[in-house]
Amino acid sequence: MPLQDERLGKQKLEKPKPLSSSLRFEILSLFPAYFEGPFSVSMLKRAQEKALIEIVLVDIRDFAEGRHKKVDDRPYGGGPGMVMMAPPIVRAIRSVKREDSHVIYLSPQGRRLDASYCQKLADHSHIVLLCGHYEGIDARCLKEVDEQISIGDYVLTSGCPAAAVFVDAVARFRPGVLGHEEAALQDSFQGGRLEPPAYTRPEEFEGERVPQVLKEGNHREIEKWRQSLSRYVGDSHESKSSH
Ligand code: 21W
Repeated sequence: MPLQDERLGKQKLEKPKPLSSSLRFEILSLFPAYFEGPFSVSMLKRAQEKALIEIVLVDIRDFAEGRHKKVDDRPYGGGPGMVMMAPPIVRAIRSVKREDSHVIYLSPQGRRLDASYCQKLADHSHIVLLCGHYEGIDARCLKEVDEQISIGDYVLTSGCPAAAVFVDAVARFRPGVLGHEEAALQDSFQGGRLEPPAYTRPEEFEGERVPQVLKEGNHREIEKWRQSLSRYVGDSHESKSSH
């Protein structure tokens, strides 16, 4: 399509952009249906509609061979459970790999994901996420992987929930995804911890009234009030029941 090529070429010459306008996530798993919910509602749905991000689901089983499309087998050396076989995984990765791809294996052994690393990862144009199932993947897949990432110190049943969290946490650093541009950075600094309490209608709920200062509309006073409170919520996340 010569017309489109010319337009793209011009854009490159006139205003070189630091980021490509879209980030494509390619999610390789055995259960693509897992993601139908989280990616088809709310912000991530809007972000895809606005072409700010793309999410493509790849079924690793499509790359398995034979009548049974076998994707896992018993571990050499013994032990419980099954290990995902290398050939289907490696074929699946190679089928989506581009020059600009960053390939991540979501693994409990990986580098722990945090807000500043999410922001760095959001600069990529193509992120391939490999989700493990069962007891993990054959080690010979790792030559196709750039890095391993864990989303936290707890054990999941597969890499799929980690991939959903990953896409959500990284996508919100792409311009336009949140709508209000500063919010992603602000949230990172606050770490979701030091935020002042929020209120909306009704004005009174079960005997508790909205603080007067918020209703008076004096923005300096409101800011002072918010700052005074945001310092004192340090342990408000502790459970009220004693575990
Ligand atoms: C859990 C895979 C445990 C493999 C005996 C002893 C991806 C994850 C995952 C899962 C094992 C992430 C074994 C935080 C997570 C993930 C599934 C290892 C092997 N057998 N971030 N050890 N938590 N989890 N079991 O679980 O794939 S990112």
